Amino acid sequence: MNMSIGIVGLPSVGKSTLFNALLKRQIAQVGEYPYTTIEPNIGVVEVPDERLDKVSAISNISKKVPASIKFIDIAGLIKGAHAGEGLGNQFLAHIREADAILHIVRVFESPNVPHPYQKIDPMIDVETVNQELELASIKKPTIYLLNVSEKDLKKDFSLPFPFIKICGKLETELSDLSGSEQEDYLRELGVDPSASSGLDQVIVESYKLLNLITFFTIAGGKQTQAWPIKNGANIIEAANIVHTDFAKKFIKAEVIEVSELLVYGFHSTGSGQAWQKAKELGKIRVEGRDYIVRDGDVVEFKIGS
Ligand SMILES: Nc1nc2c(ncn2[C@@H]2O[C@H](COP(=O)(O)OP(=O)(O)OP(=O)(O)O)[C@@H](O)[C@H]2O)c(=O)[nH]1
Ligand SMILES: [Mg+2]
Repeated sequence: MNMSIGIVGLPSVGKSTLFNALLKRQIAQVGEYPYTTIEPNIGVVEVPDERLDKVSAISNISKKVPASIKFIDIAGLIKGAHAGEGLGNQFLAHIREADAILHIVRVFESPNVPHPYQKIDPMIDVETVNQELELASIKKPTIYLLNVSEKDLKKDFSLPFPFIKICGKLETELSDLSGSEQEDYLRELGVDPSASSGLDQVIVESYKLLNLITFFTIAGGKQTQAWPIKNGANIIEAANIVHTDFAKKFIKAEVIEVSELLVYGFHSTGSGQAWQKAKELGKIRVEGRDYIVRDGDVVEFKIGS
């Protein structure tokens, strides 16, 4: 699974700022001048999922591998990009390669950061960028992200499309702090710490936008893993993602839904006992080749030689 989200928007809207915040590292260069980004920055972001933590806990396994999505930070687009205006044209190709789009819209005010059209107007900016994408025949699913000032995090914006609100600057500052320092800092700013997990929301919504669901494996009691898979895929496709041999030599799969497995986890102690307990009680289902994977399935593949 190598699904990717392309980050688009006008120049200087905070695309690279957000990309760095998502990766929790300063990878992309951030600058006050337009076209700070020329070559795309690519990074893999872990998808937060507390079900993986719980499966690991009841299985007594410390090594866990979360699902991930690839984000691509692309150069800014301006009016006429499809016809070669600005530097945008060559970057349309990078957007075309992405499976979905994260469209960053500037709302934050800053005298140091020039706006290409000298006026902050989210609706016009969105239309400008969308028109360029349309003229370049790029269609897809899109998430809109308003990059707002700290003071506007609580403000209601009314726009004719769904969006997530985030403050890129604040997220950057937060990424340098520990969990408790983050909470203190947010309280100081008068922001509810529980309401500030904009980044997690971006990742989770991106995952949904890609039409991905998650199944889990507990590989030989050594490592738990969350695997992204297209909604509607069958168990052979799932096997293929884990190991091509599992698909080729597939006999059957043993399956239980995470929340059900957790019930047996609470009645047991020690490694692997939740699965064993559920099996003894006949709660593990046996599924064949045509089984359609469901979100939250914990799967053990049974293969022949
Ligand atoms: N005040 C404020 N400044 C921000 C915010 N987010 C980004 N900036 C600043 O805006 C400028 C542009 O940010 P970048 O992340 O480089 O923007 P970009 O969209 O990647 O720009 P290009 O790569 O040139 O298209 C930088 O000076 C950032 O520090 C924010 O939420 N508030
Ligand atoms: Mg950039």
